[in-house]
Parts: sequence; structure tokens; C-alpha cells
Amino acid sequence: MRIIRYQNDQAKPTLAAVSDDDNVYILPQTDFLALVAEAEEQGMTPLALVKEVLAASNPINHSLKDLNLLVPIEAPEVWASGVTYERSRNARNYEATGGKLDATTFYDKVYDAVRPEIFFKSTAARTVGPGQEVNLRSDSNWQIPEPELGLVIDGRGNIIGYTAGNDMSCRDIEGENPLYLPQAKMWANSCSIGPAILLAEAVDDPYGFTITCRIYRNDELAVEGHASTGQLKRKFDELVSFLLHDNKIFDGTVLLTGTCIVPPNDFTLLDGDRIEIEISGIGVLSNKVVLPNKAASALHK
Ligand code: DO4
Ligand code: MG
Repeated sequence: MRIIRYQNDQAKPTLAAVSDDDNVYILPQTDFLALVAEAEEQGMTPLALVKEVLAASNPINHSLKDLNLLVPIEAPEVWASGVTYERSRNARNYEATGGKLDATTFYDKVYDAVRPEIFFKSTAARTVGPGQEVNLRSDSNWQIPEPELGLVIDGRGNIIGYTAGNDMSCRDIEGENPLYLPQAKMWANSCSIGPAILLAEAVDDPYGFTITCRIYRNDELAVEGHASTGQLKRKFDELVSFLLHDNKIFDGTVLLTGTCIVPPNDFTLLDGDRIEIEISGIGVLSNKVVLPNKAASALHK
């Protein structure tokens, strides 16, 4: 069972459940956290509460693909894990050493260490949802999407849902100096999540998700990659426990779990590209790429 938000005909944000056969049912709660809180108050799971609503209502007439989807949760904070897949470790080594394929660096150390890499990625104001634009930085010439499974957690660290996320990244800025990581990762519209939250209870095996990334240029497929969360080096609970360590975490925080799909080394995103990130059972997160500050970009080259 997936939870979405969409803008109804009166432009009002509306919470809804999407059944496995893609029927859409309006939920009475204002947002995903209200649904989780109400289920807890009633001593039920969110899935049981949603099933009760579905049993007593009819699906709406619109089909899912015609809805104006919104970000499924206005996550107060988005955090991210890095170098959790071998593919990411190799890509980071490549950019940090100017292209030496067999180089070893501190990225190898973090891949093998007990403590994972966890970094602050975004706030609700910098995060976009399905169909919205993700931005390019004007001072980078090597930018890629990072398609990642996102864990939706509550303040105690319980995983309450799964979503898809894009950790937009600048390979040249991070490769120049690891201390530039926040600039390589954080700017306006550098993170997107959605299109839905898959309720955690509805997932038998979170290490069985398939992740696909497609990048379209001039409406033609330019890059495609596939991965599985089964390739993850770490466990999701392990990542969450490091995030919570001596920290204050808010209900509805999203923790991105790292990328296992990296476009070819000679690829960089361009203004007008479109990124699709598809995760099995969650859906397709589609975002157009925009370079807002074109004049500054021309100066940089
Ligand atoms: O060390 C940089 C971050 C890597 C990352 O974001 C990832 O592996 O997904
Ligand atoms: Mg990442």
C-alpha cells in the first residue's frame, strides 16, 4: 500500500492511498504523519487503518497518472548515507584521484569502517517532489543524479515507510576536496523525493527493491542503470542507529541510503534533461533538470 499527496481540483493538498491495483482512495488525514499518529492513537498499524478506510469507500475517478502529485511528505530534514555500495566507493575513488581506476583512498576506509558516512542533505524548503524541477549548480561541470532508496523514519528511529530519492551531486566539487562535500550536495532543489511512500509493514524484504535510473536528453534515453538494495554493504537499522546517535531526529525525517548507480564518467547532466528514478513497489520519480543561473555558469567555463 502506497501513500501519496496530490493537488485536487480545488488546488487543495490531498492525502490518498494507492492500492496494489493502482486505485486511488482519498484519506481523511491531512498528511502522512497525521495518518501514522492517528493509527498509533487507535492502537492500530497505519496499514490496518488505511485498509479500514478503503473498505468503507470508493476509489476516485481519476487515474494515478493524471493526478498532480505533490511531495509525499514535507520531510523536516533529509539526511543521506554515502559509500554504502561498492559502485559508489569506486566512483568516489575515481573522482578523488583524477581518474585512476585502481586508486585507494579514504573512501575505501569508510566503506570498510564500522561507522558509516552520514551527512545532512536537505530541508523541506530545498526538497522537491514528483514532476518538479531539480536544479543544477552553476559552478560545477560534472553533475549527476544519485538514485537512492529513502527510509521515512519517526523520531525514535522506526522505519515507517520507504520512498525514492535523488541525491543530486557534483562529482568535480567533491573530487577536488572532500571538505567541499556540503557544496557538492546541498543547494536549492538539489534533492527530490517521491512519488509515494510505501508503508513499511507492506514490505517483506527491504533488501529486495530494484532501483532503475533513466536520464532522457531531448526525449531520448541517454543513460540507464539498474541496481538492487540487496547489493547494500550495510543494514538499514545500522544506518538509522548512527543517524540517531546523540542526535535529535524529527518525525518524518528521510534518510537516503546511498547510490549504486553512477552514469558513465564522461556524463554530466544538462539543462533540459529529465531524470526518472523507479523503485519497485514505490513508483517512478520524474524530475526535469534546470540550470537557473545560466549567466554564472557561462562565466565559470
Ligand atoms: O562521499 C560522498 C557521498 C557519496 C554518496 O552520496 C553515495 O554514495 O550515495
Ligand atoms: Mg548519495
